Amino acid sequence: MAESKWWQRAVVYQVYPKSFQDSDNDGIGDLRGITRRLGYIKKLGVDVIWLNPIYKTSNVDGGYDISDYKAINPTFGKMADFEELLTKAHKFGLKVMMDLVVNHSSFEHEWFKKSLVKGKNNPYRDYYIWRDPVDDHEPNNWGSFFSGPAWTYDKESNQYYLHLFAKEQPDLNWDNPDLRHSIFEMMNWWASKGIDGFRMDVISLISKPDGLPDAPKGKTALYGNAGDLVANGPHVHEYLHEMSQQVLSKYDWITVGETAGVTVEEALKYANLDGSELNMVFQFEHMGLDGNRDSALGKWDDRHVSLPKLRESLVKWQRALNKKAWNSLYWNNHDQPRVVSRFGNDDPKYRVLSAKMLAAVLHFMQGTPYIYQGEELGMTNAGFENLKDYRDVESLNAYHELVNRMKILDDKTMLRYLRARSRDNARTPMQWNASLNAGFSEHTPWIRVNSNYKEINVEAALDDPSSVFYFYQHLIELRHKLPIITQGEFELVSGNEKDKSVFSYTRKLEKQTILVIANFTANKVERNYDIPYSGKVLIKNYDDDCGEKLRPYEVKVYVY
Ligand code: TEU
Repeated sequence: MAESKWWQRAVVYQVYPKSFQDSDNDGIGDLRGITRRLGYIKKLGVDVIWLNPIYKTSNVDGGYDISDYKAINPTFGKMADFEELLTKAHKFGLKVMMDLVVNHSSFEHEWFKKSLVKGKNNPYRDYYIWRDPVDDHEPNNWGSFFSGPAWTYDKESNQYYLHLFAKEQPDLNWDNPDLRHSIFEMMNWWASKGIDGFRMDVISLISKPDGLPDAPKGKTALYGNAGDLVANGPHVHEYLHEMSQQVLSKYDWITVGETAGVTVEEALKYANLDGSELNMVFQFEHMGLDGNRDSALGKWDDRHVSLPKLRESLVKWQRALNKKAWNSLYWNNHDQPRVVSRFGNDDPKYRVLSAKMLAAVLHFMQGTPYIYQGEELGMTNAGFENLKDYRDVESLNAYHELVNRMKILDDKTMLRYLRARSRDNARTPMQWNASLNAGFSEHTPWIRVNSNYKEINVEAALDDPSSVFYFYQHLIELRHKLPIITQGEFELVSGNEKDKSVFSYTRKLEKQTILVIANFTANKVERNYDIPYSGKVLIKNYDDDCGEKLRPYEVKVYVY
């Protein structure tokens, strides 16, 4: 492999500002709170911080509904607070990646307000996607990803506008060159502030299919599922090439596309090593395996994915992108339940063990790893018992649609599904210590703190040499030290393809090999691996090494 790029050697830490640290005691996290905690992030050893949206917002979807791309959300602080955060982060040697949300804006954005006026002479009308009614109905059958139709009627102009997400998030019209120009201008404006890159929200959805045809509709579904139709549309690569020429190519940035519906073939274009588009993408395959993609239930369920299915997907991406494109590696983000509860075991007996096991399995793969705030503590799902504790628009709309409107789930079942899959599982406040509200705020937080904060928190983790935190720190150190972790060839251990309990792979670079062996179950198992005498353990989650026996959630990583 050619000389690696800095972002290929880097580890990213994701901060959800609303839930990280409140500095002014209004119950909502903010920029000064993050600045205060930079030392903690630095201690973990990561290279980059990715900030979820911090812009002015209508606050319907956790800031993913932006009403001014160049202004800071006043509850998070002022532009000066952002500049201070950026300067201090840079002093710590931490880069800062911003969220770019340009598939849609907020309905409160100036562009949309101007767009409401119909007329050929209004340049802003065409910044969004407006269509005439068809037979007095929506222009097509698309459903919103957040329940309900993807179209909202505007009486004044007798037309509908498209919103793939909430009605407060109208989709921008990327086929309009003026809109693209406005976006690129805004990106260059942020570049001049000295930021270090962008994570691009649902960037795979920006180019809509010609003629906006109906989408396939399940038997029981209320609306067509537009997911596959709108992903990787006809001009998406053309628009990203243009973005690359107008913006990205001018800076030594980290860029990652959040690409819902991406296939391996498409990822080879988005994240090609030739650098023509983005550095890497977030693919969703391993996040969808425990859902019901083709039924009205969508992601809502509480079952567990089998190891063979999970491994098959992860291995496929490792192989397919090898030497051609670049992977991102993640178990968690602000849209996903906590990994220790989902693919591990959050029972106190196994929580720490399984959190470490999952961390090692991910961090020894090829790609750039992302750590979501609290993952390094082994934070668990929220465990909310009542609907009133939920805040997330996706969760609340889905409850309403599935329980009240379609009546295909009862309240109890849906609450169980929310406990398993709601995005709020990841959005509870960061657990700093055992004091009031976990040290997040002195004010009642905007969303409930996980009730386990007295046991699981930063202070406790830093005091305990065998904590999940120090395990992550060690993984990051190893990645920085050993080029094989960035560059080594990935191979599944032969015979592991069908193993229901153990995941085992190697990485190879020149004469060096790393072998990862991980038990995904709470059972003791025995496996034989051909480990040479020279093999030494790089990292493990039990104190001793019992040779061929693997204890519950045991992970061992050898190098030779
Ligand atoms: O998420 C995009 C996306 O694909 C989501 O539909 C995701 O699959 C879902 O939240 C999981 O249940 C991005 C952001 O990460 C998310 O927070 C936003 O709500 C969404 O875009 C709209 O901007």
